Amino acid sequence: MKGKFIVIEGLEGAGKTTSSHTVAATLRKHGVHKIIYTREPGSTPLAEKLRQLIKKTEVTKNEKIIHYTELLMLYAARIQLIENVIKPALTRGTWVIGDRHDLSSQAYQGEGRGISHDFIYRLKKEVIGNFTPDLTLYLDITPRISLQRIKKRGQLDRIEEESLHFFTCVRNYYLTMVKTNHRIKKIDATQSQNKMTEDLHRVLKEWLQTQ
Ligand code: Z5A
Repeated sequence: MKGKFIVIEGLEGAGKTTSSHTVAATLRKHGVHKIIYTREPGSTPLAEKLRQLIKKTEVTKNEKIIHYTELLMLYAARIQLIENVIKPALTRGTWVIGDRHDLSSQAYQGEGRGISHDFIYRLKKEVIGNFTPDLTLYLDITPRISLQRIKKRGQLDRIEEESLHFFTCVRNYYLTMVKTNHRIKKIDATQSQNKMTEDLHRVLKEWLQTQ
């Protein structure tokens, strides 16, 4: 049997990393033992290099990164990951838990940076075709809470330095997509980690019953 691709999305500090372990634990309880984790951009040698270029300010401190350049690097990283890691894993029957995927580009580069959604959609179709996650868990927090949590970690990266308005646009896009796409489930990530874990268990259990 083929594996499934479950993606976790949300603003920074929403708890995606922490939640990926909760998702894996729930899957194991339901008999799924072959699991790998991915993160985007990243999770292949080339995609990790692109990740550094996208995130690190010092690499490009004297050169502005054009929004299209950022978008194209993200899709370059994504297709490397899909073809070299995710698709082979799914074919072997391994489940993949992804920390971010295509929805991030639609939210950050589309809604945040203002690149047309039509252009992103055409790029996506051309590069990754119809490949899509089986389930997306969107962890919802407000931009204020997100910024509070990431500031506690110290220096902000290039994207984290964006304004509250930028992250509000990103969040609003996620919330719109939750309403229109039944494969995206929203989890309240402002609650305690214990409560979030309970919600993740419940949503996953319900979804697994439909598979
Ligand atoms: N990006 C993009 O623009 N377009 C794209 O297509 C893609 C990505 C794929 C990836 O950076 C950046 O790339 C991201 C979007 C952009 N940039 N921004 N800004 P990343 O991978 O470094 O960042 P991230 O994906 O947002 O992950 P993160 O910052 O590490 O956040 P997280 O994984 O969601 O959170 P966490 O590490 O699990 O938790 C963060 C902290 O919050 C930690 O101290 C926890 O203990 C705390 N936490 C978590 N949950 C709770 C609750 N419930 N209560 C209290 N405290 C909590």
